[in-house]
This record gives sequence, C-alpha cells and structure tokens, in this order.
Amino acid sequence: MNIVTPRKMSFGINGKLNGLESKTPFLIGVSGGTASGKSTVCKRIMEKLGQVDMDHMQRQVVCISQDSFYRDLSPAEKLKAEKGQYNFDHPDAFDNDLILQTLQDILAGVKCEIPAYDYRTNSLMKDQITTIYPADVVLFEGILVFYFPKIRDLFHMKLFVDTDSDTRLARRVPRDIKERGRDLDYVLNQYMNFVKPAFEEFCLPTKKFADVIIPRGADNTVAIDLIVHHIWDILRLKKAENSSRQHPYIYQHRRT
Ligand code: UZR
Ligand code: MG
Repeated sequence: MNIVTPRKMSFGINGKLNGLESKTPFLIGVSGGTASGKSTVCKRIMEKLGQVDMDHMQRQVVCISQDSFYRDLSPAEKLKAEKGQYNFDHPDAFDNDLILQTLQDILAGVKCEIPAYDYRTNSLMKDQITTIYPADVVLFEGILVFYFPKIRDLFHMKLFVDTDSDTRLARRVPRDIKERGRDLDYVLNQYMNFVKPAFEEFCLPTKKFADVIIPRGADNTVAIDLIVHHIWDILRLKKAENSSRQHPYIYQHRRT
C-alpha cells in the first residue's frame, strides 16, 4: 500500500487543527417554558457528549442562553421592571437581530463574545463575557428560541422540554426568591400577569416545531441518552466526511 503523506497541518489558537476551524458546528435549539429544565437538559447533554472518547482534535460543546440577548432597558422600562410590570416573556424583549447575527456567525465558525445576564438588575453584565470559539456542538437554550422562523430555521436539531406548569411554577417561585432576589408577591404577580399568558401565546405554540419533545425535562434520562447517541452518530459522520475530504487518496485507497 502506498502511504500518502497528509498535507501539512498546524494547530490554531484553540488547539484545533487549522483548516478545520471554519467547519459548521452542529446547532441545537432547546426551548420550553420557564423553569422547565432547559439549562439542566443542556448541562446533561454537554456532560454526556464530553465523555466521548476524544482524540487530539478535541471536540467542543458549548451552551449559550437566550437571556444573554435581552435588550437594554430604557430608564422608563427599568422602572416598570422594578415594579414587575415589564414583560420579559414577550418576543420583543430580546434583541432578535443580534440573536440571528450571532447564530449566523457561530455557523460560519466566527468567534463570538456573549455577555452574562443579571436577573437582579435586569441587565447584561458586559464585564462577564463568554467567548464562543468555533465548536462542534452549540446548544442555544431559551423560552422563545423557536419563535422567529429565521432563527428557528438555523437549528440542525430542535428540542422542546415539556414539563407541566405546576412543576414549573413550583420551581420558579423558590428560584426567583433565592437566586433572583425577589419576594413572593412580586413573583406570583409577574407569573400571572406576564409569564403564564406569554407562555401560552408565544412559547407553547412553538412546541410543534420541535424534532424531539422531552417530557419531564432533565429527569428523562432515557430521552437525553437517545438524543446524545443521535448527536454522536452525526458527529462521527461529520468527522468521517472531514477526514475523507482531507485525505482523499487514503480514503479512495481504503474503499477499493
Ligand atoms: P428561564 N426574567 C426575569 O425574571 N427578569 C429578567 O430581568 C429577565 C428575565 C425571566 C423571564 C422569563 N420573565 O420568564 C425567565 N419574567 O426569566 C426565562 N418575568 O428564564 O427560562 O430560565 O426560566
Ligand atoms: Mg434558564
């Protein structure tokens, strides 16, 4: 057998092989109502994908949140938010142009910088930036990530975490009080006035666009395992395609 020397390879800043950096990541959208377990489902998927037996071209899995794309509030909107009268669950609360642009950049393999969100001050933390390097798998989670068709159509896989409303409310109340610095009255008023109606009007109708609906959220280990195996298969296929493109002679030789 003739051994064909692979073309010269070098490593890029994030340890990936140059020439592979611009490959399109596998983009997964994860939606569902508030406190449905979206973040936990993403965490589990990331953990399980992280266990993949990696080679030197280490796989990367990153997760970003739609919350990082809340619009800056005007002084008047800030006042409303402090009184619990601002609707954070409406599609217009997000900078949807920026979401679209960011996801397009991610798909093009462009490095992106994403700020964290502070629920206590209802504002972005511009000093807490996560840099998203070109990754193999990018998860994008949020209550309305499937609302706008232009954004929805970018996902290679769409998951909807379907946890019943009582469970979500029972989780949301202590979370908002402990982690988001609110009192019970504020949380319940906001839930009844904005969160619940907006869920029914904007989020729930997007369930039909999902490829996979995950009942019971992160407790559903069977669903999560099935999804992870599917992603795994796709990544293996992509990797095989990439290496056949890189070493066409070796590939042809093996096929004959
Ligand atoms: P998850 N949210 C706030 O409470 N305050 C903010 O400053 C920004 C967002 C809430 C928002 C939504 N609604 O229901 C929830 N309100 O964050 C989405 N009211 O986050 O999917 O993790 O529950
Ligand atoms: Mg969340």
